[in-house]
Amino acid sequence: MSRTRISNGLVVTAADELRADVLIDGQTVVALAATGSAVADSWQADTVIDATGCYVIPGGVDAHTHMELPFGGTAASDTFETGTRAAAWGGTTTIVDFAVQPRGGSLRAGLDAWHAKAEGNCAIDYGFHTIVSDVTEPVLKEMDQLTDSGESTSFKLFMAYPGVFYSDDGRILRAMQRAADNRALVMVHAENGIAIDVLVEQALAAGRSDPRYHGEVRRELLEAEAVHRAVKLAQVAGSPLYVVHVSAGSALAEIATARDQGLPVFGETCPQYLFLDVDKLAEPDFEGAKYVCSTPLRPREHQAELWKGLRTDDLQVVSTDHCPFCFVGQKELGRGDFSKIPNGLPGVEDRMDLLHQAVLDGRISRRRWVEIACAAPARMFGLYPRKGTIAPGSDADLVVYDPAAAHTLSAATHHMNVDYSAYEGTRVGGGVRTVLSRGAVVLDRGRWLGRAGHGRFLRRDTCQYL
Ligand code: DUC
Ligand code: ZN
Ligand code: ZN
Ligand code: ZN
Repeated sequence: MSRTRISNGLVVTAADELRADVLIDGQTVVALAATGSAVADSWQADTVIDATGCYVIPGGVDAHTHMELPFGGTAASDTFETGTRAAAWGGTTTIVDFAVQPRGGSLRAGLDAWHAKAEGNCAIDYGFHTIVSDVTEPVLKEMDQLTDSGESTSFKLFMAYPGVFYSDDGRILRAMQRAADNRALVMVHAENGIAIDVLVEQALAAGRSDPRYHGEVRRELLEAEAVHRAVKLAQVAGSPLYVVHVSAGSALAEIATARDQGLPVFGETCPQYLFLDVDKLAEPDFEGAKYVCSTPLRPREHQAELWKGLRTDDLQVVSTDHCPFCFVGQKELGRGDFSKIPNGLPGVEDRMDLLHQAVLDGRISRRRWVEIACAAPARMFGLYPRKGTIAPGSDADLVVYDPAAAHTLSAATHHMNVDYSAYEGTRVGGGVRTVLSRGAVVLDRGRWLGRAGHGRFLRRDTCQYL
């Protein structure tokens, strides 16, 4: 087994910061010791990576991606190959994507289809949540089996998208009751999709077809109302709840209220809601379509609320909801009808840099950066301490991060398979230098050394916050 030593860096985990060397044997971290100590100096290694001036952090865990997701007659433009490679370029070494139950089909059928897309193609390790689009008695039994085997221990239900992914309150309640019994985690896309569809129809009938009306019809009130309802349903069921892609301050307030009552309610937000605002949807020449995602971007004042939620731990996780569609040929499907713009933004490559910028800007601490981007998503979805930290026994998924490697985010230089950047021209103060996935250097100083098929499927424990 080959041994690698990462020397002279500042090791940052969610819990600690220490000047330490890290010893890797094969795929696993085997030891940490103070830099310059007799123990560290006694280590023999085949390879030494000098991390002077850099942070050594656990690889990012992005718990919300949609590679190759079929949506609105097209499909997300990153494959598992291109999307996981881009993730690694951005310092993320684990993704948890979503297998979709075909309507009328089984969860098994959805997982089989997603395994076929991913297997042999991923550059980094990956897991699957399951999107439940049709709650039936056999499907509830499948939830038990999948949770027991660890193949999928989290299940996403939609209060939005009637006719596609949508489940009514009764079906959501049944899934939550099952999760209360089998320890699975129910994830909810909380927007009142029935009401939104009325507003969409009325907007289009009145000739309001531009991308900016996407933001207007998907009202903040209808996000907050759905979060409130999801919390009450979970409370009735006695189940935990994870609210995905929280974008509105009022929706966050519902989560905070539930948590203050001691309920096991968790929240995720995404970089787009922290760094972009609703004005983007009004960009001329249909370019607002680039920023169409659901939940939608909100007015700027919501950002401060979300940052506060991240500091107070009312929000635990930042993942990307990476769901890229090219402007040319894909976003353009919605010219003349905003409701036909495929929903989603690219971001899997940008998350670690953007959140590190928030450290430089004084919004969060370095340890909180590692917590919301690595440790908490790993714990939330049963991957800790294998992923999300640096400790003896953890997978050697590590990033040497240079806090002074300033660069500009741009479609001209990113590795995501999409023809624009949602953060075009954004200056970030730091950058990824070296990335290891299970002990293998996959990226070093701008040189790609990874390979499709290195990434393995991850079976997961249940939520480790419960
Ligand atoms: N929201 C998006 O923006 N894209 C995919 C699905 C979703 O809920
Ligand atoms: Zn969603
Ligand atoms: Zn609180
Ligand atoms: Zn999503």
